[in-house]
Amino acid sequence: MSGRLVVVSNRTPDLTTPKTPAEARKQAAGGLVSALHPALLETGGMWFGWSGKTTRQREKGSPQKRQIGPIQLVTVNLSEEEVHDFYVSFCNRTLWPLFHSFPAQVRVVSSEYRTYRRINRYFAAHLAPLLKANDLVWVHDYHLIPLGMELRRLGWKGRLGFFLHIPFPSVDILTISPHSKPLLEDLEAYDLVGFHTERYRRNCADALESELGGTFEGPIYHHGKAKTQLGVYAIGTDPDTFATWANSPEATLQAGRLRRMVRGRRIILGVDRLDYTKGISERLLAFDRLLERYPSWRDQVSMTQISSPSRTRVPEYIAQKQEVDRLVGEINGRYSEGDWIPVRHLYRSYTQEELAAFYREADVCLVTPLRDGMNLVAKEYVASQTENPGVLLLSQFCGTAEDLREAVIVNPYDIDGTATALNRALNMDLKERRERWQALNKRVHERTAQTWRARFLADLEKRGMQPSPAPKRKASPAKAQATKKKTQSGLTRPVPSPSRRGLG
Ligand code: ADQ
Repeated sequence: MSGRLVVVSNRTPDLTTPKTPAEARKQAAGGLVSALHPALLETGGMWFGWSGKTTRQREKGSPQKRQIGPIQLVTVNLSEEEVHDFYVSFCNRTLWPLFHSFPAQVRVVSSEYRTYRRINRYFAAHLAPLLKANDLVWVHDYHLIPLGMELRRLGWKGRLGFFLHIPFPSVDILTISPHSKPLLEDLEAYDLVGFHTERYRRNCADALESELGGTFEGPIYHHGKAKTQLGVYAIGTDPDTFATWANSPEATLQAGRLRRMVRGRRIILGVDRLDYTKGISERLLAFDRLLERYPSWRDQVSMTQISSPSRTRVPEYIAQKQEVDRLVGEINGRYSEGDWIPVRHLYRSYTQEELAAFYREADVCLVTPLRDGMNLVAKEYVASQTENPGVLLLSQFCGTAEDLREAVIVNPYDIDGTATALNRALNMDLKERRERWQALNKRVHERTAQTWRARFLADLEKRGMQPSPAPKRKASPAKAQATKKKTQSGLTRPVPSPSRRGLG
């Protein structure tokens, strides 16, 4: 890779402990961090984002810079009000439900949208002076859609990519938001925009054409001076590391403990961030339906749901936690007998190494989101199986379902159907389990976190040879002044052709 990699995401990981990619993978986190952190440890570079700290407005201070191993971590603080309006509200109560096609939950509050734009400007203003002409800037996820446009306004002419980790909805859903058009315009600032699946790419292409006009020549969208390539880059996990963990002596010990705890009963497993899009309630209802319709499974099967606390300040997530607690209580109240507790809900995070032992021991893994961009848990489960593999039950509504077709595919809204599929999975013979797993495991090894990153960055580097579009909206005089001062950073300094960095 030519040039330094600069990753920008809303949240940054805790970089203080891990020193190697394998150690980074051990740390529990959301999907974005678990895929990117090991990558940056391999390539080196800068990671820029919010510190996760909330301060008073006047105490925000300047960006904090720390060099941790090969990664330079640069973080900015946000004030209480900004965290509320930007992160809690616009990101997680407007964009998250909108992009996951939950229209009834989408909040439309213009002041929150304005804060979202302001925070993106604030990120850009602190990031721009740190950029060097040859950098590859890779912006991540829905929190930062306008960041690219803001960097361009400040004079950044270098390579600029964006990856969306969540689904891209159909244009009918997207346009529920009165702010969808400027968000689409923001995408025009990027050289390359990546999605997990062809369906999301197509949804975005449709929205660009119908809402903004413009046309596609092959993968490249042309609109005025903008030339933005859309591409599909399915994210994956690191299957070899999961396989090593799952077969380690520690995992064998932990798995033995788990078996003893359930007294040899069959194990059904769910692993998620506690999020209403993950379908945890529907999954519990399906388990309840299994026990009701197939009573022979009572006292023979135990369900373990591991939920990591997530977005605990957002009202919908507080309500989801209460609903899960209620459902677990109801199922256990209805069916528990003697030493059998049907559902255990572990509301905490584990390291990924610890998760591998759970995966290995589970007879069935329920990955049944109502909507999910990709879903890494499904791939981690497959990678952690051994010669006596379990069965993956997979929602048709996650990106992973395009990849892992040999899983037992279910519609998570169909509680009866999921209960029937669960019964089938629990009865599946070894031959069929092995055949399915071998096909799935092959796919999981073909599309890893590493291939995802390498393919995206290779395409972004190629886009670097194209001339750059000028931003459509004008910078204010104050910003133009700020831009002039930034020649030191390489923002406006010309560099030799033929790279676009010298042409734009
Ligand atoms: P997430 O919504 O966070 O990611 P997912 O892809 O499943 O969803 O990743 C979750 C990660 O967190 C996994 O690596 C898993 O091991 C870990 N995790 C989950 N529960 C845990 C627990 N209780 N303890 C510890 N670790 C836990 C977003 C999108 C996804 C997309 C990813 C990556 O919503 O659709 O797949 O980004 O692009």
